[in-house]
Parts: sequence; structure tokens; C-alpha cells
Amino acid sequence: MNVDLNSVRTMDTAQVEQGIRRILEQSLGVEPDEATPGDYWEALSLLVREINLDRIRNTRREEKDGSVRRVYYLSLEFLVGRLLGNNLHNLGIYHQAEKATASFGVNLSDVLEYETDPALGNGGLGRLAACFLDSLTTLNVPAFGYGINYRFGLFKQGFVGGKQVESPDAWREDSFPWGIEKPKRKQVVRLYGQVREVDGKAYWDDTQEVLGVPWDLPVTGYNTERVNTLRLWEGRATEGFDLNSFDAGRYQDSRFREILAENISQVLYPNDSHPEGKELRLIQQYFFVACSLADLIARYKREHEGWEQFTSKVVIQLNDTHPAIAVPELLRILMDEEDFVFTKALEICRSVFCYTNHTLLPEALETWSQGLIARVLPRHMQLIYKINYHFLHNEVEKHWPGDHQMKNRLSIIEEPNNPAEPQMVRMAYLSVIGSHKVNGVAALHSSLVKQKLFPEFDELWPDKIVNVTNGVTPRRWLANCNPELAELIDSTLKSDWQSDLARLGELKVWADDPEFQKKFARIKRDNKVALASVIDELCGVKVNPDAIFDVQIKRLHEYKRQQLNLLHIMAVYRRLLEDPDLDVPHRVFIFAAKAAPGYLVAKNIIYAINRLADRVNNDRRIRDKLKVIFLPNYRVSLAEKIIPAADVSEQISTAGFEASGTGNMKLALNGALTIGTMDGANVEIAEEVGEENIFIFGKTVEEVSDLRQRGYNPRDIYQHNEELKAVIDWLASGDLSPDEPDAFRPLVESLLDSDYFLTLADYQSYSDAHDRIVKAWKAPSYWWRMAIINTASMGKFSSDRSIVDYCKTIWNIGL
Ligand code: 26M
Repeated sequence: MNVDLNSVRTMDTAQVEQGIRRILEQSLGVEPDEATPGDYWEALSLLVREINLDRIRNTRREEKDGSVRRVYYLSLEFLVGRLLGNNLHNLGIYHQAEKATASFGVNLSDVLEYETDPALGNGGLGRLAACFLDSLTTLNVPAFGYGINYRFGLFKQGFVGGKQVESPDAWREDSFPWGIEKPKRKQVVRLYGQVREVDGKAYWDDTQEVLGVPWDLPVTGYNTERVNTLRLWEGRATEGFDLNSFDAGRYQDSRFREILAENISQVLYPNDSHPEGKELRLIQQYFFVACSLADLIARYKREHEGWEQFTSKVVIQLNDTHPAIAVPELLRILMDEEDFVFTKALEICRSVFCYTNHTLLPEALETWSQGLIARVLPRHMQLIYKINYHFLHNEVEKHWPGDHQMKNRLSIIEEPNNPAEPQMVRMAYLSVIGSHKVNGVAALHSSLVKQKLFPEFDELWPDKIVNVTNGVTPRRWLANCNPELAELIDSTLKSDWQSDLARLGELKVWADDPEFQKKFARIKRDNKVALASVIDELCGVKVNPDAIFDVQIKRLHEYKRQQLNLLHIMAVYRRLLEDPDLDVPHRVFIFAAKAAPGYLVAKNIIYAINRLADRVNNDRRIRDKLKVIFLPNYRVSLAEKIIPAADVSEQISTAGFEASGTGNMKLALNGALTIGTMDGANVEIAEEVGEENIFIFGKTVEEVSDLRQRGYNPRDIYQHNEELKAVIDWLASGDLSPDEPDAFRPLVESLLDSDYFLTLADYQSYSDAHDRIVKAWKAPSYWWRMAIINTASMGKFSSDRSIVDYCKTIWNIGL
């Protein structure tokens, strides 16, 4: 980028120490010798915040000339994780802070544990947004993230008798020094009301108004003084006379408005695959979109005259369809407030919006009933019809003249099969039609988006749908979470792999070196010892750090197939019971996953794993050869402890269902070997590491589709696979839950009656792949060679590379 923010000024230990002392004494009012680790956390955070604020002002000043195109990343989720450690690393003062806290007699890593994770996301999509902000800043791209400042993030998960229980996570009620309220930048958002037309012009009146107040989080990058902004909106009631009104009707209205406003940013919806058409969710979507567009337009107007340069200065990335209402909102602003004609307004929309698709699951594709949108956002419903009419009668008609079926198929409005049902608005179609590029998140996924999800759009606009393979930030997911490995890499490569991850490739020459292998294995073991103590603390189970740590960490979903892992562990346990002298390495199977609160089968799977864990972990007969752990409350900070300690990474989704996966990249980066299907980014991981360094199993996308076509009956497999039949019968028998014999009925029925995700079809192949893992583990020099090659081959999966791809193929930004 043309602005020079690359010279990093640093602080020495004495300056950090002075800073901490000053803030402890003058801001927190405590003496250093009386301060708790929590006080140190707060003091250090406030010190970092001072530096960030300076740098944010510099960044602004350097951008004032408006010469650059800004990226606006609109997302209902940003799973940023803890910020203190990350900021210290980015500022290059981590070691200074370590020494400074040590001089006060406190340990920096204990201090960092005080921070609560801002849980503003469900999983992959939210974490991807956070990695992208890190990379945008690191690459010096001027960028804003826009989202919602939820009071309650994703629920906290606990287990009662092995069953998931949810409790609210009021994450920012504890001290959170990172957010800075910006009341001057507040926005008014209108809802409900009606549209009048006078002389062909639309007026949207009688609306309910709510306020959006922004709350800014500084986003620092690696080796740069740029600080970008994550701007999160909070709903507030408008001040105003209605509250004092004695008029009963008006009083009701104003109370309604107040309640509505305060509800908007209360909770993050905890689903990640099954949108329920809830009015408040639609309002959340519109609320943050309206605030964000008004905010970015105001910024544009402060920097430029007229609208001519708008499309060259602004690009807006829609993170899934959740912000899709931005398309009619920008159209509304351009037509109703700025007097553009429809065609010109649509052209502008189409040159600033881009849309990322994250799922092919049909039930996950968002639709809203026409009636709901018409009631909450009447003007937007009109504009959606207008976009649709233009699209169908000009664009579709031109390409497929007279083809009514095609118009039906591509209409933004889905006509119901049953006339008693409502018309539905397809948000994915609205997003495709309103954007200039649409991308999938891994090569396989993008080709399925073209072939299965939007084949007609791909025919109509052959250059619109593209691929950008996901990535993860190597700063958080290697340098910060695995400092020992980072140091080994530093001392081996002597090059800046953190800002050019492809450099890791140079490690390959060391893969067979016994000394290097020893160091690599030693680090893994240290990390496993550390995880073992977390496991003991959280689960009260002692695990052997010399066992294979086999991990599956991700949201719980049938397509991700934790149940396949479960069935296999049950089989391993049975084999051990049959022959306790079996010559097999010790194994620890580690799970962490939240289930959506309304997803019964997912919760049933959690319960089954926990009951099995209870049984296995207390069975003296198998002499600790097998342990099963389900860590509660999976979140970013827990991932940072599990990932560096993993030997095996479970990426076992039904082929064609996992859009990309990003945990797969983080685990391989930290030297775990993948057992996985040819799905999502696993395909590209296999390509990078070579098929001899990964355990691939199961049906491919083509084989899945063939099998379905032939007619799949899970009972055939059940009848013919003795071991599989035995474990399913055991699960169904009630033996694992004597107090509730039918407890696992939902899971067993799902497996035997439909098995939509082909768990049984892939079982034997999965079990065989595990046998190959055991064999490889028994030859350590072979194992560590593979592990090193995995770390060395992850260069492609840096989110820096993803952002460079977005800049080139989607945003038209030169770097
Ligand atoms: C929708 C409507 C109402 C409430 C919630 C939602 C919703 C929220 C999150 C739906 C989907 C959500 O996330 C999906 C997700 O995380 N997808 C994952 O995205 C990753 C990043 O691209 C991919 O790596 C994963 O494969 C994909 O499952």
C-alpha cells in the first residue's frame, strides 16, 4: 500500500514496567505489591490501548487524502478471541511485557488467562472474519469490520450428568478495556411504517426509530503501525418527547420502541446451520446494515465530493447472506435520498457488493417470508420486487427468451408449493444478483457452488462465481499459541515466516533430521503435558502425555460426524475388552464442541460421548490404553491450548458438506496429522502435504452422489459389518445410560433409518484409516517426518494469502 506504516517503534522493558506502574497507581488506584494478576491484566491492557489509540489517529491522518479503496467487511459475527497477548505480539513487546511483569513477581501467561473471550460468533464463519481483519491490517489494507456488539455472546456450555446445559455469557460485564464508545458517530435506524408514493417518489413514513451507537475495537496487525477498526453497533432507544407523553397510545409506542431498541443487540443467535425466521434476527440484520452503510457513506462524503468516485473507493464484502439486506438498503439510499434512477442505483450496488457463500446445506440457506419483510421493511420489500422484476424481465429474458420455468427457478421470490404457505425471499439469490463477485471458500466448495447451488447464475454470468480458499492467521495460530514451535522455526529458518508463511516450506529439508525431529517431538510433548493439566482441571481425568492425542474440535453437527468418531471409539474399547494385552499405543480421544440449543440429535451425540467417556475412563481392565475427553465450553482460548498439543486432527465430514474448514489448517500447521475425507479444504491440504502424509478415507463427492442414486440403505451395512452392528446394538441397548434406557434413540434412529450423512457407509474405511495411524505411530521417525512436513506445507493456508486473493480477484485492490 502506498502509505508507509511499516516502521514499528517498540518499547523497552523499563518503559513497559513504568507504564504498568503508572496505570496501576494512577488509574486503578492499587499499589504494585497489592495488585492481583487481574489488576496486572487490566493495567497492561490499558497501556496497550494507549498505544493503539495513538496509532489509530496516525492511521486516520494518513488516509485522509482518500486516495485508497477501503474494504468494508460486513459480518454478524467476529470471533476475535482474547486481545492482550495478540496485541503484545503485534506491537513487538511481548518479551518486554514478560520481563516487566516478572519484575513485579507475576507470570505473564497467568495474567493473560484473566481475559474473557469476546464470544461474538458461533464458529468458523465468525473466526474467519477475525483472521481476515488480522491479515487486512498486516497487509496494510485500509479496512473496517462492521458487526454487532452483542451483550450476550454465544452461550456458555456446561455438562450436567453429561448433557449440555447453556448459560448466558455476559462477556463484557467483566472489565473489557478494548472497546471505545463513539457516541458522535451514532445512527438512526427506521423500522416498520409504510410507503407513500407522491409523483413517482417514495416516502417511507410512520416508522419506529432506534439508535445505533458504535463501539470501536482497534485491530492491530503484525509488523505494521496501521490500526484498522472493528466497529460494532449497539441498539439504544432514541431520546425524545414520546417518553414523556401522557397519551396512552404514544406511551405504548415509545415503550415498544425502547424495548425493541434494547433487544436488538442483546443476543447472538446460536445457530450455525438452521436459520429460524425470527423477526428480531431480521431486525438485527437490517439494524447493523443500515448503521454501517450510513456510516461508510458519511465517511465517503467527508473525503469526496459527489458520488462519482464511490465505486472506486468503497468495496463491501457480505459475510454470507446475513447482511444481504444491504443490497436494497443501498438502493433505497441512492434512489430515495440521492435521487438516482433505478438502473444507475443498481449498477452502483453491483459494483460495490461482493458475497461470500459458506454453505451448501439446503436447510442453511436463508429465506425470509415476504410478509415479514413487508411489515418490518416495507420499502425494502418493494425494492426487492423491483430488482427481481428487472432481473427476470431484462436479464433472464434476454438469455433464455420466453423461458417461464427459468424465471420461476431464478426468481428472488420463491413461490410456495402449497398456496396456503407464504412466498419466501431467497437471500442468496438477492446476494448473487446484487453483487459483482460471489466466492466459495475452498476449491471444491466453489466448484460445487457453481455446479449445484447456482448453475444458472454461472451460465448467465460466467465470471461472477470465483474461489478464494480460506486461511488462518499464523500469528494467533502458531506464533502466539505455540511459542516453543515458533522459536524452533525462527532459529531454523532465520526468515520472517510470520509475514510470508510459504517460507515454512524451507523446513522440509529438516524432516528426516533426527535432531530436528527430536526437538519437534519434544515441543509437542511439552504442549501435551500442558493440555493434560487443563484436562485434569476441567474434567478431573488424568491422561498420559505419551498417548496419541486425537482431537475433533468444531461445532457439533451431524454432517461433521462426531458420531462416526464415537462409533469407532466404542469399537476400539470393545477390542481392548476382548484382549487387554492388545499391542496398541495409548490413545486419548479429545472432543470439544457446542451444539445449537435446539438441535436434539447433536445434543444426543454429546450425551453419548460423555456417557462413553465415563465408562471408559473408569474401566481398570483396559489399563489406561484408552481415554475419552469432552472438554466443556469450546471457544477460541481453549482452541489455543488444544491445537498445539494435537497429534491427530479429525476432519471427517461427509464429502460435499464442509465448505472449507479452518480448524483443519490450524491443526496441520501445528504438526497434527489429518484423518479426513476428501471434503472442503482437506482436498487442498492433501495436495500440499502429499497423500503419503495424510490419512484420507471415505467416499468422495462423486461416490456419495452415486450411492444416493443407487439408493442407500444403512441397514444393509449394519447387517453386514459385525463390529459396527455390535456397537450400534450396544448404543441402542441402554447399557450406557441405565437410568434412561431409551436415551440414545434419536441418534440410533437417525443412523439406522436414514443416515443422511452416510456415517455407516464410511465406517469401515474410517476404521481402517485409524489402523494406519496406529501403525505410523509405532514408527516414530516416520511419524515425526510426516508431522514436520505437515507444518512445512501449510504456507498456502495463511489468511494473508486469502486476503491477497480477495484483493486481486474480487476487490481490485493493488498491493
Ligand atoms: C443464520 C441464521 C440465523 C442464525 C444464525 C445463522 C448462521 C450463523 C453462522 C448460519 C451459519 C453460520 O455459520 C456457518 C459457518 O460457520 N460456516 C463455516 O464457515 C467456515 C468459514 O468459511 C467454513 O470453514 C466452514 O466449512 C463452514 O461450515
